[in-house]
Amino acid sequence: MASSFPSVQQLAAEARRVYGQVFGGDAPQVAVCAPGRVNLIGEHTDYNQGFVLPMALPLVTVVVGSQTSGQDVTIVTATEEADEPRRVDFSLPSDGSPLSPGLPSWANYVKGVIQHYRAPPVPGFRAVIASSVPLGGGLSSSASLEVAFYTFLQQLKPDDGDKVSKAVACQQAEHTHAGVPCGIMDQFVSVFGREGHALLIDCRSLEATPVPLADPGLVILITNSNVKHSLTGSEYPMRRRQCEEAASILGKASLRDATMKDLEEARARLDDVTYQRARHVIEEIDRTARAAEALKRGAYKEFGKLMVESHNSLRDLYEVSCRELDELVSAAMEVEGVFGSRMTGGGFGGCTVTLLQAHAIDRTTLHIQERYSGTPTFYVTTPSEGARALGLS
Ligand code: GAF
Repeated sequence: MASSFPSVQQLAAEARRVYGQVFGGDAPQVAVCAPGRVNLIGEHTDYNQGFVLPMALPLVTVVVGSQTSGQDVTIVTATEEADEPRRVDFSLPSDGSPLSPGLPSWANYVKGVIQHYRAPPVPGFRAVIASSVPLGGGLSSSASLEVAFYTFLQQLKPDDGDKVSKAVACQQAEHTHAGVPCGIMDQFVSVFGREGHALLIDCRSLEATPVPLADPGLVILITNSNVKHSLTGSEYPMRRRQCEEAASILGKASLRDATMKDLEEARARLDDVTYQRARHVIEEIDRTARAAEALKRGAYKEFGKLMVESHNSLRDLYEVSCRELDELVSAAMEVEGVFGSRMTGGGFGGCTVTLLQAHAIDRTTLHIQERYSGTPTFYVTTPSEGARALGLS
């Protein structure tokens, strides 16, 4: 059975309730939200300037709040954060000096966004966060928080940038304040997400092509493995470095510019691991472009085959999958009516994404539940809107 999750309106109501409780009955002036994402294909290609094909989710982070007269900031999260205080208070430096990261760790995303906001100085404010994006589940809870906060600040004091610069500022926040050298995919799709569409994003030109994905006969199932291996912190930057090294050995600005022919010609100058990493990226960029074409034609079988190829490559060449994700993918692929399945996001735990015929949903979740050695959580999702301001009814 798929889990139900609160609607944007329910989350906003909860955030407003907590705001009133914490701030002595006051009502917030502003409410905004920004979605998490699931990536359908194109993994670990964004920081190689390649293609990705994510969609924004109906799972969102909501921020409600008001500007205050001074330099003080108070933020409360209505969502359970693992072993961390739910409230943070700090002052905005009047000389524009950087806000250092610290504890609670969830507040670092907000501090990073304040730091990179394109219309400094940011005024003081009070805010409450409520989110339905599972934390650390590979569905971009952090990007949705960054983009939601940027959108919140835009309501208090408009910035001078366009939507691309907003996504880039949120990506910088993650680099400087969370210490993750991520690509642009998560923040980009959280800003630009479009209802009923996946986005084919060219991470070199930062242009996005919406690909329709609203077939009532089709279901996009997300399965959370509910495991998160602690490897991500060190392995992600290592993968990024390996790709940069491979590109430099090939004499290319990035692996986006390399072909398999280039890679084979340079084979003798690459160690086995660097070769495998580069091969995954070069083939995955090509796979993603082909997958987007297949989706446009409604060729779901073809798309599903590419999803499985992507998973196998992430498992064998890029080595970012894990036993639990492999189990979930194998189980899903045993069910009739399933087109394809793969791990999604950075890896080492988190979620899989599965494309299937709508009538096969019950038997698919049942089968996965029977076969998976852990306890999965299921979300049936549809492509949704990007970040936006909400009415305060
Ligand atoms: C994480 C990163 F934040 C993204 O930029 C991307 O690299 C992804 O892992 C892997 O495709 O979500």
